Amino acid sequence: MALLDGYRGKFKLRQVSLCLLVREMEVLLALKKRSFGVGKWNGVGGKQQPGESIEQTAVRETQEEIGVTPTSMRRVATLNFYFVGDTEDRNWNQQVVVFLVNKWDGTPAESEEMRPEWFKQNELPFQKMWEDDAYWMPQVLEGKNIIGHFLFDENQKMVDREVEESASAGI
Ligand code: 8OG
Repeated sequence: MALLDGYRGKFKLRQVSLCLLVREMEVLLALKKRSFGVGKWNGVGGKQQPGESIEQTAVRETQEEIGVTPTSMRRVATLNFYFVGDTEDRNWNQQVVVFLVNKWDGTPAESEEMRPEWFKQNELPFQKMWEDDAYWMPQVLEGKNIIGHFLFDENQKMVDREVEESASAGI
C-alpha cells in the first residue's frame, strides 16, 4: 500500500495560491526572505483569506509580494500536501493551487518577503526549491495540467508522491 493512502482524502485541506509569471522561455521565481520556505526559490502566493476565491488570493498575494497585478492567468495545477503524523488537531496539510500568469500590470519588485528574478525555464534552481517542484513545474511550464499528492516527513523531506496529468487542473 502506498504511504499516501493513509492521508489522501482524510483532511479538509486549506487552500494556498501559487503564481508563476511566464514570458518567452522564462519564469519568475522569488527568493523567500522569511517564514515558511525561507531560503527557497518559488513562485509567489499565500493563504486564502475568508470570503476570497483562490483566484482573488492569487492576485492579492502577487500584488503584496512583488508589486504586480496579474491580468491574465490560468489554473494549471492542484497540489495536495500532507505531512507524516498529521491529525485532525495538528496538521500542516494544504492544497496549493498553481496559476500560470502571462499578462500583468507593473514590474516585479523586491518586497520584505521576496526577491524576484527571471530564470530560463530549462535552468530552474531545483537544489534550492521545494523537493516536489521537479515533479510538476517542468510539466506545467510545458502547458500540461497536473494533479499531485505529496507526503513529507517532519524534516521536510518528501517520502511519497503521486503526480498525474489531467484534462483540467481542477480538484
Ligand atoms: O503564506 P505562506 O508564505 O506560508 O505560503 C506558502 C507559499 O509556498 C504558497 O505560495 C504555497 C507555496 N508552497 C507550499 N508548498 C510548496 C511546495 O512544495 N512547492 C512550491 N513550489 N510551493 C509551495 O506551501
